[in-house]
Amino acid sequence: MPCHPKLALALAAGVLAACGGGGDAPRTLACSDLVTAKLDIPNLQVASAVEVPASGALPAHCRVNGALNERTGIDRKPYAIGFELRTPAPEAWNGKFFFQGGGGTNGFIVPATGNLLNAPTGTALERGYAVASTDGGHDGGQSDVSFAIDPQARSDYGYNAVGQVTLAAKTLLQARFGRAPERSYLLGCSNGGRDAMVAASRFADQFDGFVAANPGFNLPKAAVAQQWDTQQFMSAAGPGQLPKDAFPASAMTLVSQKVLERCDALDGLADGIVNDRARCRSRFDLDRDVPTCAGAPAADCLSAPQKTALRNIFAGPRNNAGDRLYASWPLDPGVSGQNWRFWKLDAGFAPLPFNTLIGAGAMGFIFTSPPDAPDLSDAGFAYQLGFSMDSDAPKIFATTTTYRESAMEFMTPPNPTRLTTLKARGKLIVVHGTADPVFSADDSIAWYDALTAADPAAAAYARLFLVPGMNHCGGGPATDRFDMLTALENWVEKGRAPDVVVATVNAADPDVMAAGWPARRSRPLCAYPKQALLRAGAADTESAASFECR
Ligand SMILES: [Ca+2]
Repeated sequence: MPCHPKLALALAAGVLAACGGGGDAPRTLACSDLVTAKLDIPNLQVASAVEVPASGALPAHCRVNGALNERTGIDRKPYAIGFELRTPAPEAWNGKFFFQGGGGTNGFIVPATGNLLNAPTGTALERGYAVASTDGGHDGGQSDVSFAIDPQARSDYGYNAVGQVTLAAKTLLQARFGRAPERSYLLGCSNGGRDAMVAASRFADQFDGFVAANPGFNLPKAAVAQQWDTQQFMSAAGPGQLPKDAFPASAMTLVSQKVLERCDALDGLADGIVNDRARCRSRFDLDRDVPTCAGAPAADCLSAPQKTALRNIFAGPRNNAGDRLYASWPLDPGVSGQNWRFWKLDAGFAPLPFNTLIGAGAMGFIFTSPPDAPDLSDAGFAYQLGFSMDSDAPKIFATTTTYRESAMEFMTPPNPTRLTTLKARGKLIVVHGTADPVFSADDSIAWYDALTAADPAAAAYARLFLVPGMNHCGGGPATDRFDMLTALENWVEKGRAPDVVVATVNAADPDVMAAGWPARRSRPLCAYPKQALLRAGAADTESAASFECR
């Protein structure tokens, strides 16, 4: 039996195990040998594999950087799917693989340490995981949306980079450790949450579980909503005003206060958190419950144009035929959050890169087919104001002979309510802040309702957790610290389905401090459709233990 490592690596895993120096120990490779190892991965270039000494909380590990599918695009620019893989020392590896979802439009390698989203502490690498990340198939950084001129780069960004890097990473792990990972998970927030939802549909055979946080589920539709929001905000703007001027912090704080007046106590406790989102929807009326200014806008009232704009924004975009083009948005007290304000009122009009995820950059380059490729020198402001809900919004569904996949095809899960492979072998946790200003929690709720309508047994493999007050991936007056990786591990590895996940506050968050909440506040996050209600006779209203999911 040949036991030269380079030859053995080309052979099957069972053969590799037989090459382990005469015993049962599997053949492993030193970190640096991964550069020259002959691996059965087409079009793989491993640029470097280096030992990284322990630093701070991070353990010593091996960092591999490489690329897949180096090629030239139709725009004659070079492309490749860049990736990073960090592996613990063999004796520290927990035997598991963690794919770290991307963010925004990707375009760079995020250090593959395994960001655990809103977990209070730690990274996946610290927990013993091997971790991979990808640039999504282009490397111009967050501010460069020109990659989307190339159709393959669109597909790589939408789904293909995750699929390709997963296979390459697993092969590298086999070479490094002499065995395949026993469990594989994918976690991400925002576009990384979209990565998780797409992978749960396209690549469920490669993973045991997913956490999709604040997912950009129907991201091209959310981008249509962003153009709509810009137009609505500006309809209430005076001369020379931008959206953030037309809606100062006092305006959104007023809305938040009025929502709390009507809805806070519906869940049994006036604590600044609206758990009973469904009843609040019928109880709170923006027109009736927020005073209308007799004259100019002031801190204790909204002008009629401000109210019209907010009503239209929260109802979601529609075309002139009345067709809904995205989802509605919950009117949650978290609309006063700084993160809400940043994304809803600043980001789309800021200098690049912040308008690239959902503003004119993303819509005009990535989500329109063929790409509108607008002038972004004004941060895309003119493009957003001129965007037609009748003739431009349908471009997210369009294809051409060059752009054969529409944005909705390459950005969203192919069959989001028919997850048969996931059902057979994996679990999906979706967690969404109800005051997310980028992707509406109502869109995630609509998906989950449709999933459970299509498969009444869906809670056995997919669960949705709503986080009242939470903005985009965190922030807002909310209990936004929680450990969904542990919840997923318990579900996959121990069969303990998550009914409740306890969440705590980030006491340093300015929105939490402004609300005056104690640092020890904790609350249960309940698997939808249940919600946290105060137990009868509970004494300590700051403790999650005083609530139950009903
Ligand atoms: Ca409450």
